[in-house]
Amino acid sequence: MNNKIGIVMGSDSDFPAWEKAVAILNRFGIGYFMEVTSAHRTPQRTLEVIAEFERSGVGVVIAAAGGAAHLPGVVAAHTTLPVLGVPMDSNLQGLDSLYSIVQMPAGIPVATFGIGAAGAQNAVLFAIQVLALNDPGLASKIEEFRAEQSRSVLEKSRRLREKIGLA
Ligand code: RP5
Repeated sequence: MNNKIGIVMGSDSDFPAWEKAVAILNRFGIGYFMEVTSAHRTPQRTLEVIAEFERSGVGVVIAAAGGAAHLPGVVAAHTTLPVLGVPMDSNLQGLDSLYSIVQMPAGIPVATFGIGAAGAQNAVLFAIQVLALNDPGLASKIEEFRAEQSRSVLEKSRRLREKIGLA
């Protein structure tokens, strides 16, 4: 399986936000890399990881970090692959992470997602949608995912009405 998505996060303490995102990758059968590397604690290794992603044919990079969250910007500075940034929760509820990632200087874009697990899931789904531009089979799987998601909302509505006696 080709690893089409490369994910880096600043610490293993970020991983709990990624469990549902990993489940999505597995559901879609997407090969991916996942590495812990830090813009501050392992700066040289971060560059090596990105170079390895490029050599391996990764199409989209996702970078997550919390606090002084410089990892996505540093990654974007060292590759022309599209970089999706995901702010992780922090002592400041992830606002510091969000601002650190979203306010890139013009010329080095990082597409920034929401804070925490929802952002991680949406970054993965967005990366899959990008890959699906050249993969009709993947595009069909996205349609099926959306249809299943809609069915699950209808089911939740049915159960809620049943619980309060409106069914
Ligand atoms: C960031 O610092 C990481 O992405 C993490 O969100 C935060 C705290 O890291 P640890 O001290 O838990 O390793 O670089």
